[in-house]
Amino acid sequence: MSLTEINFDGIVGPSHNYAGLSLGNIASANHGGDPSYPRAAALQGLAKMRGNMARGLAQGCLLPLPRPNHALLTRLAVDNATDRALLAAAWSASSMWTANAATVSPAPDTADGRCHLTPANLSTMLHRAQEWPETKRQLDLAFADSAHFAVHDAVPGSFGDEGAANHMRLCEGHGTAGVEVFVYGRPGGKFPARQHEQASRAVARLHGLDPDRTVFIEQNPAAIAAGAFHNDVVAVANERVLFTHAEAFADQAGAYEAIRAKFPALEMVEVAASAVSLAEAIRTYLFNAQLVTLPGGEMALVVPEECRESDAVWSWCEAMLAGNGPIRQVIPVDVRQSMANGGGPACLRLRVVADPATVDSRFLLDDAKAERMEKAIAAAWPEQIDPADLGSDALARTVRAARQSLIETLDLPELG
Ligand code: SUG
Repeated sequence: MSLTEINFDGIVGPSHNYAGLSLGNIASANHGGDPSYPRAAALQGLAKMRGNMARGLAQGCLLPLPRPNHALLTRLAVDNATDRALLAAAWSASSMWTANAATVSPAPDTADGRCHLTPANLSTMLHRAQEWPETKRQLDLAFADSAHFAVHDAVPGSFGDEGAANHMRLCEGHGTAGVEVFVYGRPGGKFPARQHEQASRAVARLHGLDPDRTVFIEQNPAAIAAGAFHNDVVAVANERVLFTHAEAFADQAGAYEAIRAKFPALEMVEVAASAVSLAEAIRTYLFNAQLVTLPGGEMALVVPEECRESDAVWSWCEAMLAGNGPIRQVIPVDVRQSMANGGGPACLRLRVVADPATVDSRFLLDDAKAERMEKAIAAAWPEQIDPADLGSDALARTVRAARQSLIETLDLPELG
């Protein structure tokens, strides 16, 4: 059995729009009210997936959820004349950010030797809290092989859980036992702390993690206040490497010490605030990168194009590459449509370490399938959505038909 890291990217849904729904997410607030381009957005996402496949990485996908969500509109008694934000919530394509779909503990880390997945309840934000039951339906299908996977229910919504966005894993190699790091926020700041400590601890227990290989650390309240609503906006890990901003954690030195005590092989790549301020890190999403191990063993950082356009960030990347640290390539990708809602390359993917042969192959990609998906998207996804269009019956029909065409392309009638 060969355990591989598979990135499951969320396909950007046909209702992708900018409604400014996420308090504390600076990009979402800044772009609220702008027109969106769902077709271009979904094609940008697929181009990123294709780039990673071309680099020899395993790629999967999760489908957009059914929108508009009529059940949510009914439960809130919302119609087109009531609050636009409530209406927009039911139209949100936010499930594209699959780093928030679930927390994943690979088989070598768990007591029963299966890969455990817990969908995130995303309970802090209405538009995201509606996601998990439909997300779970997809996880149940993709990871139906119960000899190798366990898919749990989300933890109760009183404890906010944001999934893999607030979780990191350090290991010698993906297929060996790792140390899992859960990063939570404390409430009380000007923006919500979306990951609660109790949720992190519950997920660790559900997954049967060994307390000697589990670490809980607190996000820096100043990072949350600066717009790092998820820890993966200021830190990312891969194998032995933790790539982090120097102001990511409440007690930075204490966090490194706690991780090193359980994972002595830790290699740090820390970016000083004097080189890249928290604000610039959050604007460019330098840390919301995919830190990946290429088939040859070299590590690459797949960053948003916005990083190349920032003097401070790009100078730091060039200096890093000129040195002899563990990250040997920096690869910019264009995911601007997602970035404008606060979702970079890392938000768009859920990492699952598994043997691809144990995953339902309908959720796995190759070039031929990616091409078929591109065709379906080019034919059916709306070109543009203005926030005022949300609520229109004609747009609702277009959005539903577009999703249906992708379901047919991927032969997933169970999701129709
Ligand atoms: O939850 N944006 C998402 C972005 C999620 C990014 N994910 C990670 N960092 N892993 C969020 O804030 C904006 C939707 C809107 O405003 O229409 C939004 O939900």
